[in-house]
Amino acid sequence: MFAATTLAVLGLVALPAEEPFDISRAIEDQRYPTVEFGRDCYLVAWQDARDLAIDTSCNIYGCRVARSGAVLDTAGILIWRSRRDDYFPRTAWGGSDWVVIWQEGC
Ligand SMILES: [Ca+2]
Repeated sequence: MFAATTLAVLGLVALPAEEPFDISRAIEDQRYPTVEFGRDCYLVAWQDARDLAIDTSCNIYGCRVARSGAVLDTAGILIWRSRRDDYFPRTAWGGSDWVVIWQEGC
C-alpha cells in the first residue's frame, strides 16, 4: 500500500514526498485505506490480511505518518482483531484522540 496513491485517491493532501512511499510492507493484502490528520501527524488505517494464517480473518491496522511523510509505525499498529472479517475503516480526529470505526463480519 502506497501513501501517495492513498492520499491522492482520497483527495486530502499533497505530501512533500516526490515519490510514493510504503505505508505497509506486511504480507498478504492491505485494503480500504483511510486517512485523517490530527494534532501533528496523520493516522492511516486499513483492512489487513497479514493475520489470515492465525485468525482466518482480516483485521484493522493503522500507522501514524509525520507531516514529512515519514511512517512512524513501520510495523503497523493492530487496532482491532476479531474472528470475523473487519472492513472499511474510517478515521476521525476529535481534538485530543483518534477515533477509528469499521464494519465487522458479513
Ligand atoms: Ca478480524
